Amino acid sequence: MNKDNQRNISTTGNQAFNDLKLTDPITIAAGPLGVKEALKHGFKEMGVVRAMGALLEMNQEDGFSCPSCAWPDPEKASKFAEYCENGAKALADEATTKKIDADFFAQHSVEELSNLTDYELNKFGRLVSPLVLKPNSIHYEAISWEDTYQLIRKELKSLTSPDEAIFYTSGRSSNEAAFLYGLFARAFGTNNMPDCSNMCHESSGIAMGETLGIGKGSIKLEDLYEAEVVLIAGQNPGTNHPRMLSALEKCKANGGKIISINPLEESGLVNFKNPQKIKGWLGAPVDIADIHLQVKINEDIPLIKAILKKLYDKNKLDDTVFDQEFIKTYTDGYQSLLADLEKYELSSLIAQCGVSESDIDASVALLAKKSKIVVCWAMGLTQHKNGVATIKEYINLLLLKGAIGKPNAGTCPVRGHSNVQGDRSVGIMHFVNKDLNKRIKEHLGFTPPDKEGFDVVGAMKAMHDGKAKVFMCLGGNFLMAASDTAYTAKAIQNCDLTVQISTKLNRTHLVTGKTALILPTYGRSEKDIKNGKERFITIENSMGRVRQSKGVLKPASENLKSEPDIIAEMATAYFNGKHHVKWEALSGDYNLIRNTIDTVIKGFENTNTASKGLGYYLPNNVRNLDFSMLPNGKAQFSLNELPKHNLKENEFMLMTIRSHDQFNTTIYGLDDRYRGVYNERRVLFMNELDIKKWNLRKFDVVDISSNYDETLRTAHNFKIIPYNIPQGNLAAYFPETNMVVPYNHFADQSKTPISKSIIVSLKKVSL
Ligand SMILES: Nc1nc2c(c(=O)[nH]1)N[C@H]1C(S)=C(S)[C@@H](COP(=O)(O)OP(=O)(O)OC[C@H]3O[C@@H](n4cnc5c(=O)[nH]c(N)nc54)[C@H](O)[C@@H]3O)O[C@H]1N2
Ligand SMILES: Nc1nc2c(c(=O)[nH]1)N[C@H]1C(S)=C(S)[C@@H](COP(=O)(O)OP(=O)(O)OC[C@H]3O[C@@H](n4cnc5c(=O)[nH]c(N)nc54)[C@H](O)[C@@H]3O)O[C@H]1N2
Ligand SMILES: [Mo]
Repeated sequence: MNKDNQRNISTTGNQAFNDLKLTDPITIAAGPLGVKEALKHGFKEMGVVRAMGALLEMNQEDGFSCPSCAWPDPEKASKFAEYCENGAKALADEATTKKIDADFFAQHSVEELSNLTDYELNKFGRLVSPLVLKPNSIHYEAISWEDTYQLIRKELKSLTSPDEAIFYTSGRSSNEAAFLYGLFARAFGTNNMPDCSNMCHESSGIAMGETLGIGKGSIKLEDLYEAEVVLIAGQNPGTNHPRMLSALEKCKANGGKIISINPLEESGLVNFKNPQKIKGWLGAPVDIADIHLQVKINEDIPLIKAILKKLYDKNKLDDTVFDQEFIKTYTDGYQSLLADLEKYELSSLIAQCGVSESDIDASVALLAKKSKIVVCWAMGLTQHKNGVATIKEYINLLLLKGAIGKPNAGTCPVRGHSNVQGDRSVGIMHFVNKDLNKRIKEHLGFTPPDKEGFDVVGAMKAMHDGKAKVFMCLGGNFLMAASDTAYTAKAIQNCDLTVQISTKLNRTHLVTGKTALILPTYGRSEKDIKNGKERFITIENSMGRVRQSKGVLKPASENLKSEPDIIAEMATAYFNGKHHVKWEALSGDYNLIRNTIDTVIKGFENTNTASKGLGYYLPNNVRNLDFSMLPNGKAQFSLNELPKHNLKENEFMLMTIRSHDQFNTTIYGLDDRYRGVYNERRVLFMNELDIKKWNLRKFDVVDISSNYDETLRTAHNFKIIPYNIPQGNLAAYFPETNMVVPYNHFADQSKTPISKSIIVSLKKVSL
């Protein structure tokens, strides 16, 4: 609570324990159990007919794209089960038949609701009518759509500068919605467009942009099938991208080898059964990872340097280990990289990363002989202070091996949200894109602002310091996704108006500005009908392919509006006919929006028709070995320093990770089946030797505290679980631990919060 906002709101909800049960971690991911679990979820939430009908259309040519992760669909679409357990859960969660309307909020105040857990909040069901929370009131009440637009207009008009408004985007929005939203922010006059990328793959974008000239990955899905070696670093595909396992299985069947690099031995990388194949239902499980490098948290740089040094030694004897031709033709900085490698002592690199030399040697032996190499990664690399440098170090490996810009080789940053990549492509960004601004001016007739806007961290600080007053969110759950929950709550509560365009209830609807609006919208799985005509939207997957998505289910309510319609109507009301862009015309006409995207955004072409079926690929310079945008027209080797942590004797390195039963801040259930944890989320994974060393026991309760800049931040009450994790490292779930991530500590350059390497200490609590 703070003085500007007198509601008594809990930012954490109830923290009581449930009835924790443990089993050994399950090593067999997906497989029949996966499908069974998926169907169980679907049936409970949606009812049998609705669930089966929807699942059959998911990720099929004429259906809709899965609302879960951004993993691509195969070019030859399978007829059966092109979804995974967690995609089905995401669908069931969105398509639930439970609803909450103004009556619900008349009965339950925001104060009362805030005492529930995030899991309980999500379970209430779909938001189905526009709602307003008036100043000093603790109950949302009904409001007409037109009145929401007028209220927004009034608040935006009252600002002294357009930079006092912030427009956040989560990654589920369509290209059409995101494009209009970005256009509206620019037309209004600000680049304050933080998005979930800032907390996610921003480090990847910067690292690849500086070394390869494009912030996106270079491989296509099919490249994985015949890759010779695939490195999977800092990613948990069994839970977060389960359909990726099918591609890895194909790779293995073709003789490919897989190296997993992770402080944890994640299920799915060992022993995987493919539910899409009869063989998978009956046959023996396949080991996906051939080698597991159990690196310590945030020690990938010394590990990769050790590998590079050993490869370099081999190359001295046989100069085909590094691809000399590729290096000469396409890269810059080779000699300085070699000179830099000479400076490091092999034994101290190995000691620092914590991986055994024999495992490193096995990996080096594989890599020395092969050149079709793919590196896949996710949050385990991006969310560290040195996330950008870490990714650049992996790119050094690819460049030395000439594993860039050719079939079956390259970069594969595995995206999170299903359209996070598309949202960026069509203009959601806080930085200034001069070329985009020029094209907007040329084709749409207005001059967009040329001052860099706030990213997530900047937005938090601006609101906290009273420099921003209106905060709008296109999806997401900003409070629970951003770092430093208490700080972020205060920031949001400082605003005059907060607006959430959402499908489901979450804590950001309860921790609000003085006035708050909820604008309910369709989910991806729902039919989008306007004036009797069914419409489709487009999205871009993790590998740069744009395709259509068309919902199949009856919408949760007739009072919902689509995201593009909400934004166009809001802009129409705001400009009231006085703007170069014809907002009224764009409202309701997705074909016109797509034509406008085609003219304004480079690479989009004939999207209305070309996005049909499997869709089309956006241009990617790396695939054509075009590095003309980089210094000397070459791909860049980089020199990256070792991380320095300087932990005190009683300090640990904590990573905040996802359980199997959540999608980011949406908690589907309280189990993490693959890790053998049931019915509890407030747990702390800890090495058995550390538990002993600190005189602790299994199920002891501890508080977790960080102390950055002499500020103590504490997450209370976590039960200790002995787990196979390197000594000195800890893991716990996000978002319960976000309050210990300091708002002002983030990755160099990308400003992604350090959610995977937080220095903490523990204090035993007696309950
Ligand atoms: N079912 C489901 N699917 C999802 C999501 C979800 O919440 N649920 N979220 C979506 C989103 S937005 C995203 S961004 C992705 C996230 O996908 P992931 O990045 O796979 O998700 P995390 O749970 O954050 O897992 C990070 C992994 O990195 C490892 N790791 C942590 N620190 C290090 C390190 O220093 N080095 C190395 N090598 N490894 C490390 C952890 O042990 C863990 O296995 O998934 C997307 N898909
Ligand atoms: N400590 C820690 N913090 C993290 C991370 C971490 O690993 N550790 N991961 C970070 C990452 S990678 C990400 S991407 C962010 C996620 O940050 P966000 O994207 O902001 O969070 P989500 O939990 O995905 O948002 C869920 C909400 O989105 C709304 N929603 C769902 N579908 C739709 C839709 O189709 N349209 C609209 N308008 N709304 C919809 C629902 O209301 C739902 O409650 O969190 C980040 N925060
Ligand atoms: Mo993400």
